[in-house]
Amino acid sequence: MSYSLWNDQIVKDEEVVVNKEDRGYQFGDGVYEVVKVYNGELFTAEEHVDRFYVSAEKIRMTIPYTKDKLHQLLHQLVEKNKVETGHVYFQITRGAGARNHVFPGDEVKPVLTGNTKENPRPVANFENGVKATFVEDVRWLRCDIKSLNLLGAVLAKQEAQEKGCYEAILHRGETVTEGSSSNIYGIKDGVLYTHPADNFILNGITRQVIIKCAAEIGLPVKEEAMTKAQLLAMDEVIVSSTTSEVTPIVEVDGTVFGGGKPGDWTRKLQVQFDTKIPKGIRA
Ligand code: DCS
Repeated sequence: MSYSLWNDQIVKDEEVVVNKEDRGYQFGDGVYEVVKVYNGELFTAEEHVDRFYVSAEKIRMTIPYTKDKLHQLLHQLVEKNKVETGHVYFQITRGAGARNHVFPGDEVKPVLTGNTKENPRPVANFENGVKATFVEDVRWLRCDIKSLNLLGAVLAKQEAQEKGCYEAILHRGETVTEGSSSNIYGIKDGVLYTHPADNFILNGITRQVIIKCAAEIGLPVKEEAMTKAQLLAMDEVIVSSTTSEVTPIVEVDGTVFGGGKPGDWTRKLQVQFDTKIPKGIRA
């Protein structure tokens, strides 16, 4: 039996009822988060919950629960579902009301749902690296919001998959922004480059951990955008996200990095990242 989060309760999956007039369903009018669980423990939950509230605020939605309450619910859900290593997904929509673009009145309450998934760490990718491909970034201009509107990301990821690639590296004109569901980094002559945390990217929680890890291993970071040509000339390229952690990219559209093997700095970042992971209450 599996349990879901539904507003302020943990219920059996089949008890969750979603209204077809929900604005999440009709407009993608909501925000979400994905939090990794290692050995039964949530990783960087504080940062994810904080970003959830910030995303909601940016779309002028008030989450009707305290952060403490939400933390409590997420922990309960992970416990109930006995998640070992996997993730929690949760989202909130502006609620259900007769379809109208304009915000509904106060009588319409936001709808919070969530679930967990057992999902092993993609260790083969960490070891062997993955391929990526450039895709034009046609998303909106508020990519700093973790919005439920993911059509731009969906189309880019699908294109990448059809080209046999793990991820789409998005670019606006010549400027590389981020991955379709990840952040992108290049390392050149011992400096790590990644797009600044502005409205063109989501400031990944993993990105923030990686920036800390880089400082700890003596790898200088420049939060500067790369052009496509600069990215192709990097010594090492990395993709990161909650589920991808520190994944080396060894090929982009036929350009091979490091002889097709993860580079030394990438390895060091992976090792440093591992030191942050909860060893877990069930380990
Ligand atoms: N950029 C985009 C567009 C993302 O969707 C994500 C995460 C990231 C960057 C990386 O952010 P985190 O490091 O905080 O995960 N996307 C989530 C998703 O949709 N599935 O897994 C992670």
